[in-house]
Amino acid sequence: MKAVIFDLDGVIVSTDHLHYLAWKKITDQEHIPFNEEVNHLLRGLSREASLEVILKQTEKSYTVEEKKDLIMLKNQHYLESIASLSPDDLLEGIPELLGLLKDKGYKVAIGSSSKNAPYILKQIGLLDFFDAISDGNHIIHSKPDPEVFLKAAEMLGVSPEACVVVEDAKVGIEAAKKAGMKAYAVGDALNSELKDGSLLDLMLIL
Ligand code: B16
Ligand code: MG
Repeated sequence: MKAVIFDLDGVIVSTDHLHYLAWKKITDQEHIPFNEEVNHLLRGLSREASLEVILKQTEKSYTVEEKKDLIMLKNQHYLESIASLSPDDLLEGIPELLGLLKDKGYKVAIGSSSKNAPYILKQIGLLDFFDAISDGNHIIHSKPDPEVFLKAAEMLGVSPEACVVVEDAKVGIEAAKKAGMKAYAVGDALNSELKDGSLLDLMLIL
């Protein structure tokens, strides 16, 4: 193991609820049923894939242009909410874990579906910390496709087999396994049968 690739939303910082609130504004406006349970299904998916999951709850059909407008409006709501993120919003234990990995000489990267990843990293003071940032701006296929993690490995110059992934989304665990990487879970991803262990298991082998 030479490198650890971290998912961003739900692992480094808890923006998942902010995604939920931003989508909720859209679904309320469109009178589409939406709750935390549906929101769990959106973890790790791109904005476009997220909207398709949400629209499964309605009979109403939307044109490509209407979908683009909804996605843009959702992102405006989301950007307003992440404007107040700060280093205080790092999830518990993450600063210590990141410090330990660097001290031990591991490379660290981000592997996130979010196109807002650079902005979020800037807000939480970690934009210059990672050796590579692979995010929604670099990929065509989002999780469960392995592209975002393979891109991170390529950016690091480390073979996929020498990378491990930390994820909160079941689709993220699936993506890591498809990339030939070990996958460690937090939160919702602990329910994935494909995981190699929990974040605690990873910490025990460092
Ligand atoms: P954006 P991650 C993912 O981030 C989120 O889990 C997912 O809910 C979101 O739809 C996706 O980013 C795209 O985000 O709208 O900011 O481009 O968990 O892969 O870090
Ligand atoms: Mg996530």
